[in-house]
Amino acid sequence: MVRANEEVEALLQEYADLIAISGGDAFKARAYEKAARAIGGYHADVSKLDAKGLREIPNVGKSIADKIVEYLSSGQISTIEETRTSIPAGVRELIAIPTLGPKKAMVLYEELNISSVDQLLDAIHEERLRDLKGFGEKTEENILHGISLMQKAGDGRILIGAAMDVAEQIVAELSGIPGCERCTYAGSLRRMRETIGDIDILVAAEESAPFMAALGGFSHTAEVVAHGEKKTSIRTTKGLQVDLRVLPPVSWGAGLQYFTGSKAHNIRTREMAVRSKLKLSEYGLFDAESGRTIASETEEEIYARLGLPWIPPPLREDRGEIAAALRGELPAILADGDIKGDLHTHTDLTDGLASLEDMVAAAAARGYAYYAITDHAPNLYMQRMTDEKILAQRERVRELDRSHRGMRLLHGTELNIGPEGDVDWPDDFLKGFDLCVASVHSHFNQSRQALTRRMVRACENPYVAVIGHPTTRLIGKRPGIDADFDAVFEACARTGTALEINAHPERLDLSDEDILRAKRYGVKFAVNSDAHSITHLPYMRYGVGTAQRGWLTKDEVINTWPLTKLRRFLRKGRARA
Ligand code: DGT
Ligand code: CA
Ligand code: CA
Ligand code: ZN
Repeated sequence: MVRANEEVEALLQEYADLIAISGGDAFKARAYEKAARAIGGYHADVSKLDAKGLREIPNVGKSIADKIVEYLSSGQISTIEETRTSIPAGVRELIAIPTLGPKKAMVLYEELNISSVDQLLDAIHEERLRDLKGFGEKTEENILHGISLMQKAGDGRILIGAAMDVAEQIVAELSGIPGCERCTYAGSLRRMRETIGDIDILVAAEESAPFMAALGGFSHTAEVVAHGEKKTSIRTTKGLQVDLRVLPPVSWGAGLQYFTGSKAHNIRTREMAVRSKLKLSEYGLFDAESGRTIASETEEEIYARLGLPWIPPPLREDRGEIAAALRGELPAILADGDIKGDLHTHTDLTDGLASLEDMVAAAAARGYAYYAITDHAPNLYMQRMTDEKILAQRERVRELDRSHRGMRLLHGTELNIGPEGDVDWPDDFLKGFDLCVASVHSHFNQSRQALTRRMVRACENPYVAVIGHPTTRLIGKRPGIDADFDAVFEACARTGTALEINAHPERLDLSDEDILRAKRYGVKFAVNSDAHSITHLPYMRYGVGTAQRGWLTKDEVINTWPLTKLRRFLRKGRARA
């Protein structure tokens, strides 16, 4: 993402929060929030735009455009600076707790004079919150949970999307330096883990100094933590650590294998080496006695000399991949290129940022064979969807479909799974959609039994073909709902309902472990971007990475199928209904 866009997004979002805390106009707060998201998702660099150009961004009106211009020229926005000083810093600390909204934070400050997380914890333990209007035991529980989530998110791990952006920029810069024979990222990022502790970059070159120097001078570098001949570590302006190692080209494969990890996987491969009287290190695979090099240049050779096929990095977690490889049963996992289309996307008809035409053009540019538009259904009231609007959209989708040669368009919707497992529209109306995704967007705190029944009912609906972001978790912010997912997976398999692997880096829902569990029930999956802007369409890769970590093969993922086969799946039990 462009840096200026990110900065402006953060500022406008902060302003929206400040308005909400100070009890300001809720519509105004919402307007700033929408503008913040629009800027964050905008494809062009806002620092290159003037007021007129800025106003072409959806949800950016004159007053917001003027504020952005002020920021771009002076580095600050005076209205925001003023509002900031009127609200105690401690209260701003409180609203960072994911389960505590700005309104409650203000009540805590005004009624109990609480202005830090520590004071809040004390007050909860002394049961002082219970006398406040709108607070109860359940609220206390939620707040405690929120604080623990916040502290966990603060363990320094970062979402894969943010880490990938930085890693790819560094790889691009280092690859251009003379003498660079190879350059890539390794570690948890290459294994496509959902969060990344630090970024590990590897270079193969005879001389390391130019690369170490370049990393120190990288535009995002805030501090050089360690500087050496073999390894340099920096911290970025966002607090992310990057380790760079320069390897002699002859030990590229060994270094790549070692620094890709995981540690648990490496322990297994090293044990295998020892059993064959060999020694495996980041420099190569050697004969233990003579020290002679057996293999070192490529990963393939190293695995081969250990008696193994090359193992894709997302499988290298010591979850049985070595045993499977030895039995010759390593799955042929899903590849990026297998994805033929996206089955969950939004437009500006609801909370998307781009028009139908722009989204479709961007999808076509990705080479998809089909693409579904699934805007929100009416029960998500904020989105103001109506029958007329969605039917008018369908007409435009049909027209666009006729004009697109290579890509077929499906008209769908993202239904809301209501508290009882019901969905937005009656069957007669649902019949008109090519595809219905159904997701939970409210009532997250029902009992386990109610949540389970609700999800199972949604699966049993003959019009619901895909369950969107099944657990509704937001990584580091909100845990998934507490349903009996084994029952849900069983229902999906029984009813022919696919489970989504939502590729948004904040969601990655289902997670790798949930996928491994669901897979045992014979469930089918759909890897979807849930794009709300053009810039979200490429998130697909994180969904594919997560599917790979869940050992999924192509035939288990419905959006790798040819359209005819997909349509048959989407029709589900409708023939009987
Ligand atoms: P992260 O950074 O926490 O997201 O996870 P990784 O897997 O990237 O871990 P990191 O950065 O500490 O180390 C990168 C790789 O280097 C790791 O996956 C395996 C390898 N490695 C690091 N330390 C050890 C070790 O003590 N033993 C072995 N066998 N491998 C190690
Ligand atoms: Ca790492
Ligand atoms: Ca590391
Ligand atoms: Zn959704």
